[in-house]
Amino acid sequence: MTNTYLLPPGQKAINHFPRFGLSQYAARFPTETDSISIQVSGCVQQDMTLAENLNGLDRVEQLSDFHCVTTWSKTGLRWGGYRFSEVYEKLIKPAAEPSMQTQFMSFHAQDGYRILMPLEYLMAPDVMLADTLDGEPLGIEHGAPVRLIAPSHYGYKNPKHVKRINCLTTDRNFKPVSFRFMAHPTARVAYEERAIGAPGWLFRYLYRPLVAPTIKRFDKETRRMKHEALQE
Ligand SMILES: Nc1nc2c(c(=O)[nH]1)N[C@H]1C(S)=C(S)[C@@H](COP(=O)(O)O)O[C@H]1N2
Ligand SMILES: [Mo]
Repeated sequence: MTNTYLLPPGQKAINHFPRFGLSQYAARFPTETDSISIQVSGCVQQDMTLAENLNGLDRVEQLSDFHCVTTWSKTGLRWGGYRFSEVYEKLIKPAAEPSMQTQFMSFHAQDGYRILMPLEYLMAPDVMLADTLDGEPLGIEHGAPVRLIAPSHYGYKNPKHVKRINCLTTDRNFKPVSFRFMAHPTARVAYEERAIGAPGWLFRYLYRPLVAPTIKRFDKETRRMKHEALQE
């Protein structure tokens, strides 16, 4: 039977969910994986910490598909955690400096990865801070202890191992981790916003050959890390 599941333009389903990213992150791992601790800075009057159990917010679960810009998609992932709009409205906004007009947020990860997103897209109901996948705590592969899930945006806007969130009034000072053309401001999957400066479909052909070697590289480094952890 053919797969009739409808995927966004240029995406192909794969049947396992690989550990993935820019190759320079393959051998970088988080150091703090047992409990959540996210520093919030920028807009808040005093630096605040989002701690394990996210300061009492309701937990939610959602089923969503995950789309990497390099063209692979994994469908039907069940994430558990907290709605980001709730995190913002109930925890961050009340602690914010009234004069500070947050327009963007940068997310900083334990492995040095970072992204920028406009606040309005982070308020979508399917954007989460997720700490479980298919009912289990997030492993090292997929973002322990907590990651951002923004299913309408390519995987690169879904940072793993989040340790700090910074509220910003402008996008001018943010420095992307990749080449600037690869860091699309919104990276929406439905509009194939893969990168800046050329149509999205063109990048399908540039990125697709990177999928297999990147998965292999990340797998190898994960095995190496786990092996070393066992030796200690
Ligand atoms: N901290 C961190 N987050 C990251 C990355 C990374 O290298 N480090 N890679 C991004 C990219 S390009 C993708 S496709 C997804 C992959 O998520 P996965 O490893 O859970 O499949 O994570 C995103 N978030
Ligand atoms: Mo990606």
